[in-house]
Amino acid sequence: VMSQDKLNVCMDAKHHKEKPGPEGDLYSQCAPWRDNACCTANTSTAAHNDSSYLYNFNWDHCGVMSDKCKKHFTQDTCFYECSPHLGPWIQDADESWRKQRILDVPLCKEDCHRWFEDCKDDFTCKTDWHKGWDWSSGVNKCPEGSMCRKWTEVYPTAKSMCEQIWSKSYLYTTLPNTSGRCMQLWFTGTNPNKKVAEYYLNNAQ
Ligand code: FOL
Repeated sequence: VMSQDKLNVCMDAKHHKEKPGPEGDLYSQCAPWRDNACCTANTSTAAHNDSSYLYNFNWDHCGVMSDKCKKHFTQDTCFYECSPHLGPWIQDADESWRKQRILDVPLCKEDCHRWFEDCKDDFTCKTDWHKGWDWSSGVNKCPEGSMCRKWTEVYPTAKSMCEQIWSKSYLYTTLPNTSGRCMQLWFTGTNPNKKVAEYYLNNAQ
């Protein structure tokens, strides 16, 4: 059938495999993607490290990020690197470090709200974490003029955080996990996102 390839693909980005497939050794929070993944075992391990080789990204750019907040960024990294069901939202990107990106992936409201709840006592200096950092030291630091502020001053709502932090990778929704119409960062067992991708592929947005 037309576009069935979009149901099982990896984006052409920095660390993604060319094609999805089983990865029996995916680490810890990335383990749910073992049956079918776009990430390698090495990527899954790096997803759990501070300032890892993946992007040299420093979560602790405004003091140490709390563990409860960081675990959501680890899960986001697993989802971003490992998901084989992002086809409906893959777009070409004009960026130095990747050829493709995800845009407006409909995120289940539970995942977005729990992420926000667990980070709301942390601090950051930027709304869009993709652009505009000072990389002169090798890891991202807050650029001159961007002061560290309370999370809730930078992101007044869960929606603003989920949509803005990775420049519209996610679309905020009020859809629950059970709807089959939104993508889950957190799951156990069978990947629930395959059916969601099928739905959006067949019901073009
Ligand atoms: N998670 C999700 N859900 N979507 C994503 O797109 C995503 N992207 C990353 C991690 N998790 C994600 C990758 N993060 C830079 C900053 C962050 C980053 C990758 C690269 C970076 O080098 N920024 C430069 C601009 C680089 C350029 O555009 O050429 C900067 O100015 O800070």
